[in-house]
Amino acid sequence: RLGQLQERQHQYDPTFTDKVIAATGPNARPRVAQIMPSLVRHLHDFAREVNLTVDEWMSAVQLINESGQMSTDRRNETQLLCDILGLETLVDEITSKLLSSSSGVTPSAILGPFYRHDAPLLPNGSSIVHGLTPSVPWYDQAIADSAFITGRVLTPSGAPIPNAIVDIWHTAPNGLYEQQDPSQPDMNLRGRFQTDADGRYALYALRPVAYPIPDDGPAGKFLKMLDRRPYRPGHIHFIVSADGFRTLTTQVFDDRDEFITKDSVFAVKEELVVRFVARAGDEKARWTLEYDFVLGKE
Ligand code: MBD
Ligand code: FE
Repeated sequence: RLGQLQERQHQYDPTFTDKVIAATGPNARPRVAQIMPSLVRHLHDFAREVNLTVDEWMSAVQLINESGQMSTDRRNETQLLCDILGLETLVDEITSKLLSSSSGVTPSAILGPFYRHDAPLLPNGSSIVHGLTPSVPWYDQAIADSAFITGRVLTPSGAPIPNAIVDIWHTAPNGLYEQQDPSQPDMNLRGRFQTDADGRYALYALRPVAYPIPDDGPAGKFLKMLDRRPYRPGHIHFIVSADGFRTLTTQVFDDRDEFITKDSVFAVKEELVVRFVARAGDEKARWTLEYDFVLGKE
């Protein structure tokens, strides 16, 4: 019965939304006074447009409450819900358009919920793969995916930026970040590298695998409700920073898997899709990835 009623057009008091907006006090900060009327208008229009019921609204409140309570492995489920809705990618796009005037700068991509501050500062040429012994279930995959990753950090005119910090993190071949997986050493597959006089960074890591975003909690419920799959294409996260330049948060995407066109959090951009090439004569790595980052001036 509700279903039928929901198809109908109903009349609502046209002054109600204005009344709610007008209730904002004169001491609200200017940005708050600017954005909240818009939020209220869109929320109200949305609820009227779909004839949102009390039960539906309450189950959404419940979902958000559950997201806020998830803290066991430091994951941020509220952020994940936003990611699934494309909101983190959208605000990243908006922010980078507002802040960057120079063209040719490497595009940004979302931070995601698994960044950790204070990854170890490591010498160029060292490895971020730790605790890899033949008893690790994904040992063979890690060997097959072993990769040397290098490149330069550059200004928009192509000059090297020495002493830039390249902060990198990615999942193990089981698709888990170190903090999600008690079997990985602390800070595994994370590191910070400082560029040399040529602006170059270099390290050993792994080709990243496609993996599902955590789907055993609220985000998973949400995806199921939407009849969507939780997968992200294999990706490596970077935060690249240098004095006088705008800090770049981004990801690169391995072109080897099908999810490159089906990212559950909509972060893929063409310029961030990379190809690992076979590497010869290096027993520490089967693959090479060469990738330069271009930072905009601050
Ligand atoms: C991830 O690994 C990620 O990078 C993002 C953006 C969202 C969920 C999981
Ligand atoms: Fe990620």
